[in-house]
Amino acid sequence: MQKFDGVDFMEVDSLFSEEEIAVRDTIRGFVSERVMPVIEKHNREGTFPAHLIPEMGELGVYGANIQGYGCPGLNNVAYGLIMQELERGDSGLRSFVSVQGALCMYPIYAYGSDEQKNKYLPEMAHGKVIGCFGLTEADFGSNPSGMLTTARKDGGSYVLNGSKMWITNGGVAHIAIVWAKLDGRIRGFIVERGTPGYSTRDIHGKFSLRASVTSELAFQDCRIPAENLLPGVEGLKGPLGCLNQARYGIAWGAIGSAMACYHEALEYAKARIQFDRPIAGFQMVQEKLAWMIREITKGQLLALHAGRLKDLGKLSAQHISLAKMNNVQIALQTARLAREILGASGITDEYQCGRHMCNLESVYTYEGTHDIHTLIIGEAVTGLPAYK
Ligand code: TGC
Ligand code: FAD
Repeated sequence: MQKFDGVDFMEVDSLFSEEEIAVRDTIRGFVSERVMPVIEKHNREGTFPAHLIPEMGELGVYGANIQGYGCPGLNNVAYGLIMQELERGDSGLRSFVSVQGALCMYPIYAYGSDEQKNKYLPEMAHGKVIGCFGLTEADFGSNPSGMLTTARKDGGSYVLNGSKMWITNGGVAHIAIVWAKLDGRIRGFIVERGTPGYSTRDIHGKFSLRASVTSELAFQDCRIPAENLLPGVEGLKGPLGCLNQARYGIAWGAIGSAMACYHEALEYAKARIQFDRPIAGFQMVQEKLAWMIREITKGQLLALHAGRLKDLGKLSAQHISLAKMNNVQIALQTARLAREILGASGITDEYQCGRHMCNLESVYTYEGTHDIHTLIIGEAVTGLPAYK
């Protein structure tokens, strides 16, 4: 495998601070040295590289943009660069970190009580407590407001009933952030593994995100202490507020996958000889490489602009939808074009583009499908919601 030194066609690096570059290069080195040698094996075997969890804790990647509680408190651009570099390794690795930071630490940080923050966040920042986020149900994916999972107050407890589907980290998580209806209103609850009535079942047979655990969560008269309710939010805006954080990270992460595929395709095309010359010298191959670098450069600038707006408190949910849908779509197309340039070699896991391509099919669908983000932007520009 060729050494990865990044992809920067238009001096985008000149727009980052020294600290941002330093953070990026630390994670880039970690991915090259610790992830790349093992990722194809984990992908083939359908396992998550769990031995990397404490190492990533030491690097400070969990909740990296959260202030206090043992978190690094980085700005949102440095945080985005972490997501980019992790997903350059594998979308499953970035998913693990997104779920931990944006979908579990963030709701505790934003909606939790002081006791909840002090109890969970420092341990989660170090990867000693792992979380998962249960919003989707088997019959309520794009439309989570229809969820059937309920919570009922009973003395000093809440009793949860229902199930959640397609939950990243479900089978390995120590705690689940579960969204359920209490008196008809969506509320967030912290459910600890081992609580009677709470069980998980891993989903197998995936051709995408194979190096990631995806599970079903089941709650059968699952009784949790009343203090495990997240007090700070009510309604669908609670989980959607978390999704804003995670979707923002995906906009960066997808660029990492695209950079890996472009880099692999370029190196392959320069080395592969057909008709007595490198295929990189043929116009149709160059057209594909030019498309990739053009779209990657635009995606880098879009992610960076989103990050700067987020640091200024000016990034809206609609901006995030635009960045997520654009960058995932161009990353998926980049992976497909890289696979094409590699010819038959592109269908084996000796090369990365096929793995990224399959992973990106999930990324295209989760955290709001491409079409749901299209409708969010459609509503933003017309004022007319077209979901229902
Ligand atoms: P709607 O009536 O539009 O809104 C309900 C309430 O929510 C507010 N809101 C938001 N708040 C914060 N952030 C946002 N992005 C928000 N969007 C809407 C809204 O203002 C309203 O507030 P209030 O105070 O009036 O109650 O809701 P709707 O039911 O019509 O749905 C809109 C829609 C379709 C856009 C939304 O349901 C949606 O985004 N659906 C997609 C579901 C989704 O993304 N699921 C992801 C599950 S988690 C996951 O995939 C993790 S993958 C993990 C990994 O990385 O591995
Ligand atoms: P559906 O909502 O059934 O959509 C099917 C198709 O219909 C899509 O093409 C969609 O765009 C289209 N569609 C739906 N509604 C409309 C409409 N109004 N207009 C036009 N088209 C529409 N969820 C969690 O809660 N936590 C997790 O950790 C998590 N991790 C995941 C990990 C993986 C690997 C995957 C694949 C999914 C994960 N999800 C998770 C679930 C994910 O968020 C959902 O798959 C996603 O929201 C889409 O829901 P769905 O799969 O039920 O598809």
